[in-house]
This record gives sequence, structure tokens and C-alpha cells, in this order.
Amino acid sequence: RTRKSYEEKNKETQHHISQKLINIAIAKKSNLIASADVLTTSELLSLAEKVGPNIVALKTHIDIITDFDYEKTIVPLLEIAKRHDFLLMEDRKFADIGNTQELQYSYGIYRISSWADLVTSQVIGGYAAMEYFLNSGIVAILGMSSKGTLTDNHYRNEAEKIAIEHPNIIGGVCQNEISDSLLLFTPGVNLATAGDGKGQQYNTPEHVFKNLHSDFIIVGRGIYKADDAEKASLEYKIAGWNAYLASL
Ligand code: UP6
Repeated sequence: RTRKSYEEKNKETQHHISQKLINIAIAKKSNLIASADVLTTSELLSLAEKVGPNIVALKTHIDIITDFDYEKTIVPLLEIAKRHDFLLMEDRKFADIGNTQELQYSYGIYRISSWADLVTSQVIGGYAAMEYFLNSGIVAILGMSSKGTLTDNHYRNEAEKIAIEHPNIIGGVCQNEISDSLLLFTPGVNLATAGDGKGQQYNTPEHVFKNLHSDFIIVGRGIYKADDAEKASLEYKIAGWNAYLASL
């Protein structure tokens, strides 16, 4: 089966966040999302500044920032995102009942709903639990990249049905091909290594675009652990874009 181009997906989607993301991808010739799994505000902001020109989105795990402070962490991050034209994706992987997810999304110190263009959520709570992430596009976790994950074929299919039906879900995280009415985000991408010794399993950009028809690659340690994160982000950007073009 042939894959859909960004232009085709852009025409078909109704969600403004998908359109925003795809428009940035086309303008920057990039399908790279950098995962900023760093522990301090200064590392987060410095990474965002370095990789900003090469990415479509910066993915955060905001709850690992040891010195989090909304004014010092989020306010400057929003300014960098605006200046370099990328979206913010909080990889919170919500996994509770709707009411609790709604509280976790908007309250506590992180106030995710006030800054995240995209949030990730498990689909384990079912369709109704996904109703409350109103300010963001939802990326549903359909399948995981870790060795021994419980996201088997049955789970993935049921989760995918919810993702297709739900107007607020714009795409999925998966290691398999999914419906092309969704955007596919693929973590577990690394050009240099096949695993991390902690269960993570890596693929190349070529594999995920050609075989899975992925739309966006998510790269963490391949970039933020590199000696030169700026250079590494450019390498992944080029590798991702060439792999996308080759998959058309
Ligand atoms: N992530 C995965 N696999 C999944 C879902 N999410 O690796 O199935 C996330 C991790 C991490 C990033 O939480 O933030 O993607 C991958 O980082 P890495 O490139 O350093 O392995």
C-alpha cells in the first residue's frame, strides 16, 4: 500500500493542531521531534535553542525537570518555540479516568493545558476518558517500543479504533503501521545503536518511513546525548526527510 504525503494528510485532517504541525514540517522540510529528556531548566532551554531550527516539535517529560518553575521554565520555552516555529508536545502518557486526567492536565505545578500543543495519552481508560484534553491535540499511545510491551495486536486494534473515532485524537505512537487517517509518531529511532540495555528497541528512519509509513520520528538520546546536539539534530532532520521522500 502506498503512503499518504503530508499534503494529502493536511487536506484530510480537521484538527488545527495537525494542520499546524504538518505546515511546519513542509516549511522546514523536517519530520523530526526531539525528545528533551533532560533534568534541568537550563539544559531544556539550551537544547531547545540548539535544535529549534531543525525540529517540528520538542517533546518534554516536564515532570523530570528537577528545578521546574512555571515562570522560569515554561515562559522562556514558549518564547523559544515561537521564535524557532516548533510545537510543544508533553509526553505525559495519561492513563487514568477522565476526571483525574482532566485534573492532571490542567492543575498541579505543570499546568500542561496552558502550554502543550500536543499531549500523549494511553487509551487504557477508554473513549470517554479522552474527552478532557481540550487545548491540545492528543497523540494516543497505541503500541510501545519497549521489549515485552503488553500492547499486543488486539490491544493496538482496539486502541486504534478509539483514536480514529475520537475528534481530539490526531495520531498515535506505534511501532506498527496504523490507519492513514491518523498521524503516526515513532519513537525508538537511533542512527547509531539498536538498544539501550534497558529494553528500548531502536529502528532507523528508513525502516519507520518505508515499512511503517510513519509521519514523525521522535529522537531522544540520539540528539541530547550527542557531543553536538545541534549537529545531531540536523543529521536526524536530513535522514528523516530523505527517508520520507524515499517512502512516497
Ligand atoms: N517513548 C518511547 N517509546 C514509546 C513511547 N514513548 O521511547 O513507545 C518515549 C520515551 C522517551 C523517548 O519516553 O522520551 O520516546 C525515546 O527516547 P530515546 O530516543 O532516548 O530512547
